[in-house]
Amino acid sequence: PTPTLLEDYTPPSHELTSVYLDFDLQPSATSVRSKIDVKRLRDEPLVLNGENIDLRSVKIDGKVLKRTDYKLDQEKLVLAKTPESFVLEIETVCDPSANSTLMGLYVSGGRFCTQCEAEGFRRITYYPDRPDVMSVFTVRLEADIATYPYLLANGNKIEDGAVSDKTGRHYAIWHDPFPKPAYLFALVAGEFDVLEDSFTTMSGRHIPLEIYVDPGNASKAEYAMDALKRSMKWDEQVFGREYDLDLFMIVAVRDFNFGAMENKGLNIFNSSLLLADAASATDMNFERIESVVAHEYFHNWSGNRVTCRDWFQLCLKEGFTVFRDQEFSADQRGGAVQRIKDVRALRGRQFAEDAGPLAHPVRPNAYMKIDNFYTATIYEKGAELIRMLKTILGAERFRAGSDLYFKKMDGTAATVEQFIACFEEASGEDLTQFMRWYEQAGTPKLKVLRETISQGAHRIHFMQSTKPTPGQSEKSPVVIPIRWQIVGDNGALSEPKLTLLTGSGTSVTYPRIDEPYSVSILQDFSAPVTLETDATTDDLLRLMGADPNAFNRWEAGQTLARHLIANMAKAIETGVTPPADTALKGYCEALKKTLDDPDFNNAFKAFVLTPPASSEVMQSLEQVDPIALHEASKWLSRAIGDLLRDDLLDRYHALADTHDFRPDARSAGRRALRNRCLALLASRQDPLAATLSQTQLSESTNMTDELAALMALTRLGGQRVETTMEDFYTKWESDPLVLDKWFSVQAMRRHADGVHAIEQLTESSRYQRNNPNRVRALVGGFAMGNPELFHRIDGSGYRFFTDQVLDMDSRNPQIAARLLGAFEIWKKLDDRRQDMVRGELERVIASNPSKNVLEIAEKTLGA
Ligand code: B3K
Ligand code: ZN
Repeated sequence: PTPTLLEDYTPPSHELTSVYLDFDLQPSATSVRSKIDVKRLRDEPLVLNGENIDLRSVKIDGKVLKRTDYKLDQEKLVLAKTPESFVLEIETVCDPSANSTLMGLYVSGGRFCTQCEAEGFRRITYYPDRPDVMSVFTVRLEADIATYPYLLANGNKIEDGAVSDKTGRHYAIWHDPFPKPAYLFALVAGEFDVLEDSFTTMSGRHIPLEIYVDPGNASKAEYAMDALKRSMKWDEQVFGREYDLDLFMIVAVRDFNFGAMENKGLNIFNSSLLLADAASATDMNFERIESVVAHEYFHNWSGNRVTCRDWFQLCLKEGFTVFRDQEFSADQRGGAVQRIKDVRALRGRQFAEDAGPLAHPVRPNAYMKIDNFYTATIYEKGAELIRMLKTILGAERFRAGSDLYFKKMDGTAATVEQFIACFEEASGEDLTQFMRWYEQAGTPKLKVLRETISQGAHRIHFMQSTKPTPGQSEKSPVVIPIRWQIVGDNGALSEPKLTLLTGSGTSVTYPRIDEPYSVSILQDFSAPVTLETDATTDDLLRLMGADPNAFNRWEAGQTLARHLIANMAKAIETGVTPPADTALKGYCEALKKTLDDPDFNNAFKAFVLTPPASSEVMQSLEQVDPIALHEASKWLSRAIGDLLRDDLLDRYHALADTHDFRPDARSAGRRALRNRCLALLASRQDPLAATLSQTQLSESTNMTDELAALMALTRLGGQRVETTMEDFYTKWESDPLVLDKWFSVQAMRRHADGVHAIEQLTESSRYQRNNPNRVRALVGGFAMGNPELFHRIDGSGYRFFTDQVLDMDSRNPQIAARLLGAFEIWKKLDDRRQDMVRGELERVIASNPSKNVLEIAEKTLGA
């Protein structure tokens, strides 16, 4: 198979001035008739993509083409010679009920729905399925009225009624006046409950809002509706973006390949990112719903009104929209805490990706399957680039650039260059070097050294370097905005400064300071880099206690904890016990100080009390035994629990619920800190923690506390775990979203009979191997969240996991390929485990997998 290359881009040969689609919806044989007004732009063949559909007829200007008039293969229909302008009519048939890929038109829970991004539309009809072909769509849907009472598509409904000559069938016609690429097409048909509300836009237009959910679930969409209205308002206030259609709809479905999809006027959501109530959803679920509802809504401008010229430009809509949803969440829930969450996610997934065999630039220049490029790099690092742009330009010039972009590029399919050019034009700044961030893979390392110069004055040296990544051995300096400040024992000793590092090194000086101080570097994580500094433990402790930048206070604690865990992991691996560490005591004292500080909110304190995950520590190491690392990370939690036991206990009691559940940030922060205390107590196997967890489990009236108690109990272990797990299952048997949580707890906990227990779960009738949420919960949870079993030295974890990936690949290659990404860290493992992973990857390649899985396996292996 040959890769698609950015440099091969050529503009479309034909323009589609309008598209009319007529669907006769039947679960196992849906017929699709399209009628397209085509204008030829260049004297070239018209290439229409198509996959897994039966072609019934092709007509040009009403005349049926003979089989010899066109070329047809598994992937496309080619019309070699076309008139200058003509009407193209195509009839195809597809089988939605047999579509297990969940791309194109498929059936979920007896309802029709679609997923077209990136290349799903070609599973519906033959079409130039590329984002730079934009057209105005009119869509007619016809289906049985009893089974499919609602018929939805993009835009505004212009007509509906009974089909006169067919009893029991009805139809609806939808028109979307905004030209769009095929990937934004959507239709939905089925029985739903509808939650209705409305929003009045800044120019006074009244927009009905409708959320479609499984019957009985309408009240669970109330939070999403509230988040939607807040998002609409926020985008008007902060980015000047107003909604454009006469109606906005969201539909929740159970079977979905990822989180949600921004189809024009008809967003489709994975029900796990839409449905929530106190009893069944955690605070984390509420938070995710808020941010994803906002994200998909924000795409209406950053993605839909201005779309991408080709899929290499994916970050143009995704990085920008992630940045926008992060800013929204920060405004809704507090800046420092949001920044911590975003940086944790970035480090956890994107840094690992950028340091491993799957590293690629934010704008890649080659791919086999575009589905494999919906990555943390394109989304999360892409968002960091926009954030740096704002830092470099300042808020006002950033907004001017954004306004210009939306004005100038509206209705077009744009490139990253065009986006950046708008910011250059609006700000007068030269952003040529900034483009390197889009082109160069790998996380730059920022090295910071202090030097004393004459009369006690100081100099700070900033130096950057980036390691080679696959296919990119030479790296050039990028522009790194560094926010820094001098901090003494009682807080700031200087104003915060912004230094732009553009070459490989630069230095700044500051005058003599007559008291002990430290430098707070990269405040608010002003650039997506790794830091290497000469900071001592004393420096880190000072920053933990006195940095005026809340983010960096947290960061200092994380750095210290990372050192503690890494040292302990080495000690466990080599069998040499480390000397009693004074850093540990200082660290715990600093934690206590933050815990008692009334200036910080509970959500922030909960993060400070959470040491970095072992996966994050792994990145700072060359090679490590993952089990030793996991033990080291457990050791640190236990040590915190030991040293702060009484404080944690007091805090746990003091934070008890006094009012009914509210999902707001403040209440969530309180629960987060309380449950964090419980988790730390449980990690020291405190008998009291068992009692507290049992009580919390039986008395809690919300899922946040219920699940936290359940997890604490599994951490504590013992014979009662099995019955507790069963009781939980029985209680929630009828709620698939809660059962997904049950499966992830199962996936991540200890089991007496090891991997076999997980294997049995995949064979039980409770499991649903066709449902991505369930597979992610069990198989994904196992690979990413159960290092003890996944990395078993007998290889049983890797073997079982690989079997599951291959099994999934036969039905849903996208999900299979995504799961396989769990092996991306394999070069960090010890030699013995590397050999075993290599064996599994070779087995995958030999098994004739899908193109999606093959691409990931080969790249991971470095083949
Ligand atoms: N744009 C979609 C993602 C589509 C993924 C296709 N494999 C959701 C989002 O990012 O908003
Ligand atoms: Zn998106």
